[in-house]
Amino acid sequence: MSDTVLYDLRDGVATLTLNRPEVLNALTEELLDDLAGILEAARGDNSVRALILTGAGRAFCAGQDLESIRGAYNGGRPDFQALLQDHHHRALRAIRALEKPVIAAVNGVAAGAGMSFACACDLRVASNKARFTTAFTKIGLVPDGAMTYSLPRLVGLSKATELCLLSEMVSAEEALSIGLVNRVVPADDLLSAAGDLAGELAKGPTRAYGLTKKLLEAAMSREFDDLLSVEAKYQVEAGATEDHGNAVAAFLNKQPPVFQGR
Ligand code: T3D
Repeated sequence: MSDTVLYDLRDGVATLTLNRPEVLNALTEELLDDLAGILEAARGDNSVRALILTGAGRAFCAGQDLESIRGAYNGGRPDFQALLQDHHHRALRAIRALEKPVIAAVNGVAAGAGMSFACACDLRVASNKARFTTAFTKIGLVPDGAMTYSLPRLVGLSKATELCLLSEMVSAEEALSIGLVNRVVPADDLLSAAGDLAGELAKGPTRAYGLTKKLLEAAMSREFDDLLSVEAKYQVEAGATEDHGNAVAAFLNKQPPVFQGR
């Protein structure tokens, strides 16, 4: 594997760093495949209980690397279908399929598919230097990277429509006020703040977190009664975990719970 994505695992927290800082971590097929491979491996790795996605240098990610597809415009167009399905979508699916919390630590600009990746994560902690732009319409494209799925769920349809149509730059402060990010911290504190949050989650009931992710996802597209059935099914699963049994015993013994992630 190349070094387009750096990987570090400590105390249950895997940090994935997009690593093409000279082009603001723009996404190539190679980077996307590396990212997908790492995320897919993390899914079955019990030593990983929470993940952080961040960027090297001054940016989080500037979206699709437009230079890498420059040649395709010589008399033609890139194969958008293949680029999305085989590369972007594989990495996005890997994030959504992870039954563990994924935090985007947004260190700088997040543009186009870079913003889509931040939105696909479960939580977003932003540096006060972070900036967000959907960017797609600036180059005559529709939003991709599941932006139209994630963004309205985070900020509502009206604001998502505005952001997608106008592609205006959104500051970290505004991102916080519209619910696009969960927290904003000083730039120098970003990795420690994201690390603390991920560390807390890595010590939590990993199975319940995974099922909670799936339940929230299901809730967005189900009727009420249908959702209650899904909820009951997942509660049966969560209720059967060691973590649940131990946490109830700890509570009854007036002890703090210790979660093992199983
Ligand atoms: O095939 C498909 O296209 C389908 C998939 C589409 C998904 C998408 O993501 S489409 C959207 C693609 N992204 C963009 O359109 C954003 C392009 N970048 C920008 O608008 C700006 O760079 C930023 C607003 C993100 C940041 O601006 P600024 O002023 O902080 O930095 P800069 O000077 O523009 O960029 C620094 C360098 O990174 C520069 O290279 P240089 O001049 O130092 O050699 C710039 O060319 C390079 N860079 C930035 N973004 C990209 C890029 N190189 C390749 N691809 C990029 N997306």
